Amino acid sequence: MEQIKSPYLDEKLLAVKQNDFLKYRSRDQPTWCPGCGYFGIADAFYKACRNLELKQENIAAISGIGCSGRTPIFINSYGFHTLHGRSIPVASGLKLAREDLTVFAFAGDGDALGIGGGHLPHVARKNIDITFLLFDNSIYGLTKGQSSSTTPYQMKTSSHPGGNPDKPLNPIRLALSYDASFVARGYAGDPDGLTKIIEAGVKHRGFSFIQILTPCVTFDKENTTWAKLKEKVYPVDLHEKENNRETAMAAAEHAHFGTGIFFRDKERLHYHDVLRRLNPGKAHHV
Ligand SMILES: Cc1ncc(C[n+]2csc(CCOP(=O)(O)OP(=O)(O)O)c2C)c(N)n1
Ligand code: SF4
Repeated sequence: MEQIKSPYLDEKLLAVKQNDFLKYRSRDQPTWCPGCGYFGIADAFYKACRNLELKQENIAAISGIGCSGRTPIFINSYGFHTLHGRSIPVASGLKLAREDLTVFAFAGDGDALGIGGGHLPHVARKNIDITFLLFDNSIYGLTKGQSSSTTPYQMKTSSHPGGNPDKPLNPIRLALSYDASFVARGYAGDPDGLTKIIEAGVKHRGFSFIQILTPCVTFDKENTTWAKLKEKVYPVDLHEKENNRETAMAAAEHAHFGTGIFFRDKERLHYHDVLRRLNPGKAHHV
């Protein structure tokens, strides 16, 4: 069949390619289950990169293991699919060596708060300038539905068929108590709202902690479902003037489904700046 030549269409196609967020998508087809919330997270991520006009060669996307761990494969940038629970230390090390890069760390709730839970306090107290996305579906997705650190109390899972006996962690309160300088919660079903939160996280000079509520449509048919999340999620509007850790802590205690920025400390120095102050004139990446 003869191909129709159209300079108009070529020009439009070029404009779409140059301006649209699809350039941040890799050619690999996502392997996530149809309907998984992670598609919404990836969508928000691509749009945030586009709005921030990040250059692909300056983005580093670091993940641990899990369905969430596959995310860098679907991003057209540099990336590292590292060990279970280790996205934060790898991302921190990279940022220390290459301050010029925009470094993201991704992790599931099992990855971030279970096996990798020991890394969170240290990146927060050091205030290393990376953006951390916690894909929180309250379950281990990749390994078929075991209880995680955020699984609701008494929920029946493949590891606890009689009901989860453990109290879930509250990720926002955890990040606040570890002294994170930017703490927010987004929702996979609201990619536009999540895009704005990711953008704010990247712009923040220091460690940005973003919990994202998202369903595992395959291994949780009852608790954290699209229908329930849609019903429960609402925006929290913490006024900038009341932007202190205590207010955020109190808000986070009961607002388990509130989305928005809970806390942001714009004054605090991030790790590189602290090193520069302590050692003026010296190389600052060690
Ligand atoms: C050291 C180690 N322990 C256990 C596992 C098995 N494992 C792989 S992914 C995973 C949990 C995944 O759950 P989560 O982090 O919540 O991510 P999701 O799959 O839901 O995105 C586990 C236990 C592993 N790969 N490595
Ligand atoms: S198992 Fe769950 S978290 Fe993993 S891709 Fe499927 S729906 Fe998503």
